[in-house]
Amino acid sequence: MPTSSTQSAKLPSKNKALLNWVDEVALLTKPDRVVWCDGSEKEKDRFTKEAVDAGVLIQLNQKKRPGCYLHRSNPNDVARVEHLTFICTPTQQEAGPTNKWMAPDEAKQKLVQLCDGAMRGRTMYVVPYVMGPLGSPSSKVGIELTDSVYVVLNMRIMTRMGKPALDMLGDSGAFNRGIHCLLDVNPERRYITHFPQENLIWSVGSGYGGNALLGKKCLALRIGSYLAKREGWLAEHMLILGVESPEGQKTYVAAAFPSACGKTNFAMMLPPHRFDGWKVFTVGDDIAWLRPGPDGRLWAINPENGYFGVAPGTSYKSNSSAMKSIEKNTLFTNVALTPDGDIWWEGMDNPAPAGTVDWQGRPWTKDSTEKGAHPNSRFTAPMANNPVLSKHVDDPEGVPISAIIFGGRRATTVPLVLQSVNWVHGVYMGATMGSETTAAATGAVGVVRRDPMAMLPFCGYNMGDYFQHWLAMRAKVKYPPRIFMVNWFRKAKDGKFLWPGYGENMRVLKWIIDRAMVRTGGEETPVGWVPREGDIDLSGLDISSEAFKAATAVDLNEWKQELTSTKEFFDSIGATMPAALKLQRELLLSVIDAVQGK
Ligand code: OXD
Ligand code: MN
Repeated sequence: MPTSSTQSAKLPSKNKALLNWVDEVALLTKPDRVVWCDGSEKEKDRFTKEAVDAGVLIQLNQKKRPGCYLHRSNPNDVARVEHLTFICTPTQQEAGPTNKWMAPDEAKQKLVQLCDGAMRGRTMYVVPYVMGPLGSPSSKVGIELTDSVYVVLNMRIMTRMGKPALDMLGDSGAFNRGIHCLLDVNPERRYITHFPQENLIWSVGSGYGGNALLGKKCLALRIGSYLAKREGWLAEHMLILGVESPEGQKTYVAAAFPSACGKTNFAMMLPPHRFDGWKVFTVGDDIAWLRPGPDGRLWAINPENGYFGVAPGTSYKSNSSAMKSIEKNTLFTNVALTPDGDIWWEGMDNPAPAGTVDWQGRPWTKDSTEKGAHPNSRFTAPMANNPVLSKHVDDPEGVPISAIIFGGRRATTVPLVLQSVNWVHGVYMGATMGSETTAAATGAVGVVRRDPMAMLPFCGYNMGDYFQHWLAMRAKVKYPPRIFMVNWFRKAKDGKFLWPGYGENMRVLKWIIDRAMVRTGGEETPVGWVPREGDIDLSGLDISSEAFKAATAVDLNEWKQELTSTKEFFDSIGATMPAALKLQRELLLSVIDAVQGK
């Protein structure tokens, strides 16, 4: 039996808890080889060659895209699978009404059966990794045991992987245990399970990023949110960015948008010409871990080390920093391939050249009925490639957050930007976020669903308890960030977007920062503060006064409907729904009635 103990001479760790667990999993899965990953360049080159030889990766044109490779996944395995994602807490109540639940014993029985001998003839890679800057008190160590070399190479980009993780862990048993088996990549045998009380993740039957790169959604959000509640911090589906004014003043904001709603674009935004001298720096594009600091502010780290971005729609025009981030050392998944060995997707700057093949390797032209790149095709790029990367991404203490932004994709009702009146109202805004569904998860596309804090698929425990935790955080943060809601997607009656979006969102961001610093005006409405034309810089922007007013309008009748539909959502949470949020909803309704003279 080739377990780790049979290779003890070469083992890079003496950590008993780790060695025993690796042995235990190897005994079950019975791999031919156990390979401990050190994270070195040499090792990366070796794994890459193995992956190319095995047909897992296709080498791209190394002159055009040095260090870049394409992976084509099984067509049945292209997105997260919420219907197969389980929170396995001792009681269903702990998982709550928004999560799928399985009893831990039942789940383990199923998984043990599925994984028995599942790695026969294969390699089990031991992937030690750190989520968060090395040496940060906020960071967490995870160990993923996987039989997918694609996962290893992705984890190497997305986390601080290898020796530094083992060094940070030392002989502690406090690490996240992650088991990942591809099995036969069959939706019938696909389970993404989380055991928060045991700090354990067990994922089988999928090689897709969100299901298989266990540091990301599984640890940094689902298990992370559970640990955060227990330990008094927040694990959030948020980007983090820094804005530097021409005078050199730096302000940081964290923003939650549902999957595939432009978080990466916002995090890498280039200010328009009107904002010459202003700079935006990316700290993170997907996940934020926020902790109260000793100075009474809320501090954020990005637990990740790379970007697992949605490819379609990314272009030099929409996000030149993302395009520069993928010029080298990037893995692409399910994008189209051009005849000269480069990548292509819908929404890129240039049309696909003749001879392009689609994400499944089939000849493709612009007249093809199917997309060239899968709508949820991805790039995995090292964050070090990002030309606007913040200098502070590796700071152990993180960056201080002045504003939190909740955004959704709503065609009506929600104005371009709305400032809450206080923390509880801000938490209410986050809790009632709504959005149209996207291609990042399987299921219907284009249906509006409530996605509180953009955490619906990622909260690892009861959603009502999660809201309560958010409310309770106020007592731990003396100088709380101001909370805002944004909506870039509001439409006019003719169906056209009212706001140009992209870099122009800088104008909204500046208003948010100015409001957080209490240095600009706004109009009070019964549902929060909105900017008036004079409060926000619109110079040089091709937008009519009517369109701006329509984009920022608060239509009280629409809001009454909104508040009614919110009740349904709150009721669905049940007994754990905090009274403060239920009363906040009623208060908003009463205030609307009052100002309408009812
Ligand atoms: C992601 C997602 O991949 O939210 O970031 O689905
Ligand atoms: Mn995400």
